Amino acid sequence: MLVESLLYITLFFALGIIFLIFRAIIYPKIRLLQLKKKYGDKIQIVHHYGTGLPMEYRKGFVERNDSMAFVRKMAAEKTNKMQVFGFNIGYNVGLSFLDPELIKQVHQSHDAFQKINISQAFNYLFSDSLFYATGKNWQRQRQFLGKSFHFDEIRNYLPSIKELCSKVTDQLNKDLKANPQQEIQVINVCEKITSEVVFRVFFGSTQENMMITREDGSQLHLSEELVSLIMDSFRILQQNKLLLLKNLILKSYSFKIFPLKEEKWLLNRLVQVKAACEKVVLKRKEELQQNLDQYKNNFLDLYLKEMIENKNSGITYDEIIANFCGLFFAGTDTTGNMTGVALYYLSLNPQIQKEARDEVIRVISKKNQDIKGNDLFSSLQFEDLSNMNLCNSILKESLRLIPPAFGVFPRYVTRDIKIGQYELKKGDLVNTHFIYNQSNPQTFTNPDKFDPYRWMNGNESQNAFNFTPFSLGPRNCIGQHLAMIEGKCMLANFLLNYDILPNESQKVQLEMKIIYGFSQDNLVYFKKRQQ
Ligand SMILES: *[C@@H]1O[C@H](CO)[C@@H](O)[C@H](O)[C@H]1NC(C)=O
Ligand SMILES: *[C@@H]1O[C@H](CO)[C@@H](O)[C@H](O)[C@H]1NC(C)=O
Ligand SMILES: *[C@@H]1O[C@H](CO)[C@@H](O)[C@H](O)[C@H]1NC(C)=O
Ligand SMILES: *[C@@H]1O[C@H](CO)[C@@H](O)[C@H](O)[C@H]1NC(C)=O
Ligand SMILES: *[C@@H]1O[C@H](CO)[C@@H](O)[C@H](O)[C@H]1NC(C)=O
Ligand SMILES: CC(=O)N[C@H]1CO[C@H](CO)[C@@H](O)[C@@H]1O
Repeated sequence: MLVESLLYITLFFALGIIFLIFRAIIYPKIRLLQLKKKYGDKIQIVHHYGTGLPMEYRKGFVERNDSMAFVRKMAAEKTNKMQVFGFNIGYNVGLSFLDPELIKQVHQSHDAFQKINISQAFNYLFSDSLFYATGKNWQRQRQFLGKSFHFDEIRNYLPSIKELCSKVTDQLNKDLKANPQQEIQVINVCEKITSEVVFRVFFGSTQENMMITREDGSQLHLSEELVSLIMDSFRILQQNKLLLLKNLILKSYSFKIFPLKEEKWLLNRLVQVKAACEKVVLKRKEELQQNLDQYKNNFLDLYLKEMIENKNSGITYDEIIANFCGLFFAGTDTTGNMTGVALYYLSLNPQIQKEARDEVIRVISKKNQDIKGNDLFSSLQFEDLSNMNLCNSILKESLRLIPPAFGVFPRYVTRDIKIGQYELKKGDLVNTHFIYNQSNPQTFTNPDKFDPYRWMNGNESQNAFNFTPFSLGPRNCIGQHLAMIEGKCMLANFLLNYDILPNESQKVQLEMKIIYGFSQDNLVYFKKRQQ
């Protein structure tokens, strides 16, 4: 009797384990093979046991110096039939859409998808933000935030952007005087500007005195801590397999149930950052409550005014803080890397660099021939930026070749749905890789060539859906105008001050971290120009 029941228990467990192995490891492969059989030439399969898509990025990076190598390869093979690739992440199966028409449909079907919790820091910081909001809540938030990102509104941010550009230039000049071969880490320099811009746009004040103290006693800016938190939250998942597994199984509850050492470490820092933001928000609310005349034109005041004046606004402190963190994350690294890519290509193309510099000088001095040298940048006006056609095209071409957001993060499908002829089941994943048609020779001739002129002089009339670096549909990037304004302003500033030269001894590697871009930040260096 005893032996028999032991036998049953063992059998039961063995079956359970076999089932788990089947579900977690074999099943995704079978589903993907079925998809291949069903859709034939139109689909390719990207499968890795256990890990999935992140492994393919990693493989491309290690073997080909480019995490997106596999997508570029698909685009280069002139089969003309590919529309989608099937992939797995862990035990989930998903489809990634490549064809612009299908991508459009994905972005029109938001109600059928739910964003995944990308990492714990992401979840903790952004879960109340526009990024994760859905339905009516999303509509309300987007409308509210949209007001401040309106093109006409952005003109008010230009003085700040210019001031910050001049500030980093002063520092660079000092450094270069001491050592002309100085390594400058240009993306980092750009991010000093973009991070402070977000801060000012949001809080109306500088972040200079908003410091965070870490456990080891070291102090750093709130913005640096935010970026490093998000990076660390991904890094610990990559380094600790147990943590990864725990996260895959427990999802957002992993923090709460038997937290590991790394999780506690991360959570402490997250709590600290949120508390620091909250302090600023509450202090400002008090000030405005006492005297609404102190109102200034920035996000925080806009939110708080609405909260004070409209009791049914639905706005919460959590939402305000989450949107600050969200905008900060979305507006700092991306714009910095975009500009870094543009500077890299300019360093390789001295002729285009010269033409761009001439354009900047021509446009600014058009109003007044007497403006020269150091005064050029300070007399840059908002309207000038719209006239810098080549600089604009340089940024667009950089975004085409190396888009920081190469697609969208995977989402869960919440009900069975068809995109084109492709059937997705509830629980599947879906994402897009815009980068596909941006490197497709049938869409862009010589796709690997940096050619900003392809965007100029009426060349631009290509299908708008072939080029969507800011995503598309109602949930596209809310900060796209601001990003382009910042990018052009930084380009103009650097072009006027420096010759941009390539660092021939550095190897060029493209890596997918949270965004996509160069893994090194010393691909160019600057030589001071005599003005
Ligand atoms: C990757 O970069 C290294 C160093 O620059 C180079 O030697 C190697 O050939 C590159 N690999 C490929 C596949 O391009
Ligand atoms: C994108 O590339 C695919 C594959 O070559 C092509 O069939 C499709 O027409 C392109 N999409 C557009 C909108 O041009
Ligand atoms: C992500 O986490 C939040 C809680 O923070 C939860 O409400 C939501 O359902 C989670 N989403 C998914 C797809 O697991
Ligand atoms: C160029 O790249 C090399 C190799 O990584 C690096 O040691 C050097 O500091 C870089 N030079 C500049 C000026 O950035
Ligand atoms: C249009 O694009 C082509 C190819 O990119 C380029 O060579 C040409 O100069 C552009 N035409 C104009 C008028 O700029
Ligand atoms: C892909 C990526 O994130 N690239 C870089 C963007 O810029 C920052 C700031 O220098 C780098 O740390 C990233 O590696």
